[in-house]
Amino acid sequence: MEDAVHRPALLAAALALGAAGVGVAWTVAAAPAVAAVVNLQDVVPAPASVQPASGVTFTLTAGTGIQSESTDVGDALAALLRPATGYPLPVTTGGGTPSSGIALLLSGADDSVGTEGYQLDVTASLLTIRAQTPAGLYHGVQTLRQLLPPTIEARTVQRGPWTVAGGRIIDRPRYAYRGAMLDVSRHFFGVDTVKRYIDEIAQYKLNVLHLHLSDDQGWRIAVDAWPRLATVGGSTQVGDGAGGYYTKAQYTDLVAYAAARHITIVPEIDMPGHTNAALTSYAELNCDGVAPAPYTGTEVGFSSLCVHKEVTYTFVQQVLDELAALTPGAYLHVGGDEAHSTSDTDYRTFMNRVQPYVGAAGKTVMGWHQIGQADHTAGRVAQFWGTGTSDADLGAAVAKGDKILLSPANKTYLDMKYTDATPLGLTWAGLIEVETAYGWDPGSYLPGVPAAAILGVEAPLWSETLRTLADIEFMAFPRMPALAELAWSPQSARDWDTFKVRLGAQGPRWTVQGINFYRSPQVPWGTPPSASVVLHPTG
Ligand code: NGO
Repeated sequence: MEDAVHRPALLAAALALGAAGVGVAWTVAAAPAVAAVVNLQDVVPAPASVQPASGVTFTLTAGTGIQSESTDVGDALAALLRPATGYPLPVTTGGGTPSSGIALLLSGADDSVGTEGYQLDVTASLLTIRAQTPAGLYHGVQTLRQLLPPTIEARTVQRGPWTVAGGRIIDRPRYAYRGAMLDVSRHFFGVDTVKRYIDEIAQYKLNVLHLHLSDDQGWRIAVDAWPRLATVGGSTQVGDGAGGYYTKAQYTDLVAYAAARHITIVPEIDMPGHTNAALTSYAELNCDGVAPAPYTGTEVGFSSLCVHKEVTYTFVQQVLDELAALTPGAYLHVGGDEAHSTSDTDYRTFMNRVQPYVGAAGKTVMGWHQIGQADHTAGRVAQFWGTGTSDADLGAAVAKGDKILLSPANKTYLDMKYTDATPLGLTWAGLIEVETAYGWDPGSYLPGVPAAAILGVEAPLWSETLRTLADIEFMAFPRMPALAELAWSPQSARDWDTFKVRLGAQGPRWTVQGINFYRSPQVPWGTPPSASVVLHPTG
C-alpha cells in the first residue's frame, strides 16, 4: 500500500540518476513506526542562533492554515507542503498574529535579522516566521522545510506525522553575496535545467546565480544588434553537440523565476579573451578581418577581441546595453580572465574603455580578479579564482578599493573531481572532497585582505565535462550546500564534525527530490527517512 503511493517518487529518483556512475539497485526501506523529529540545530546552512524548547512540538494537520503578510511567500510555502501532506493549507493575507497554524509576518522579528534573515518560533499551536522582508521570510521557509521529515519533498501524498521541533531560531546571513555559477557556454543547458538548479541553490539560501553566457565554444544570449552571436556563435559547444542559446523571452523568464526565489541572476560576457564564438560570428571583430573556425575543444587563452579596432567598442557597448536592459540586478560580469593573447597594456586599454559602459548602463562591474589590473570603478567586484592565497592582480584590486568575491578554485570549483575516481570533472586546481570544500574561513582566507572587503562566496561550476542535469547535480551535491554554509553561517557555528552529520541528513531529502549526488565516504549519510519513498542503495 505504502509502496504503491511512493512508486512515482522512486521512479523519478531513479530516472534522475544519470551518467555519473550511480549504477546501483534500489529497494524500498522498511518503515519505522514514527519518523524522528529533526532538531532545530540540524539545518544546513547552520543558523546563527538556536534555542530548542524541549518537549514542545508543532504538527501540521489537515486543518492548518497559512496566514501570510507576503502573498508570494505564503503561496510558495503552501505549494511546497501541499503535495506530500495532501492538506489544503489555505493561504490568507490578513495582518496580525493568528492563535494557531502558520503565520508569516513582516514585523516583529529581532532587529539582528537584517534584510535577509528571519526569526522562527515554534510552539505547540503556532509556527511563526518573522522577517523584515519577503526575502527573509523566504529563507525562513527554507529552514522550515528542512525541519519537516524528508518525505515532505515528495510530490505525492506521504504518511505523516508532519511534526516540527519546538523552540526559536534567529538567523541572518554572514555575507550579502552567496552565489553559484553555471557555465552554460561549454555545454548549453536549457531553461528547465537552469530552473531546477535555481530551485536547488535556493534551498540552501544562496541569492545569486551567475551565468557564464559566452566563451570560445558558444554564445548563449540573443543580442538584437548582433544576431549572429546567437544563431552562429550559439550553434556549437564542446564536442559535437548542437549548442543553443536563450531568446530574450526565455532569459527574462529565467530572471523572473530566480527573482521569485529571491535569487538575482548575474550575467557574464567574458572578454577580451574567451571570445572565439563572437569572433567566428562576425569577421569584422577580428584584427585581420577573417572569422576563425568555430571552436569545440577545451583549451583556453587563444582568442581575443581586437583591442585597437573601433568596431570592438561599438560591439561591446551594444551587447552590454542589451544585457543591462535584461538585468534587474546590480552587476554585469565582464570576465577578464585568461586574456593570454592580449598584452598587459592592451588588456588595461580595453578594460578601462569597457568598464565605463557598464556604469553608463546603470550597472556595477564584476570581473575575474585579473580585472584588478584595470582602473577601479565605483563598487567594482573582483572575483578571486586563484589556487593560492595571494596574487598580484588580487592585491591591486584590493588596494584600489574593489570588493572581493571568493571563488578559490582549489576550494569552490564544483567542476574539480572529488577523487581520482570521479568520472566527471577536471583536476587542474586539485581534488576537492567535501571536507576540503568546507574547511576554510572566508573571513581570514586571504592574508592582507581585510574581512570587510569580502563581499561573499561563489561556487562556480564549469561545464567542459558536464552534459546533463544529472552531471550538474553530481558535481554540485554535496559541495554546493557545504559552500552555502560558508556564505551564510557565522564561523562560530561551523565545525566539520557536526556539519558532516547535518549534511548526511540531507541525503535522504535529495533522494526524495531525485537529486543525483556523490555519496562521499567522508559523510555519514542518513538512512532513508520514514515510512516511505525512500530508497537506499543495495549494491
Ligand atoms: C578557469 C578558466 C575557465 C575554465 C575553468 C575550469 C576561470 C576563471 N577561467 O576558471 O575558462 O573553464 O577554469 O575549471
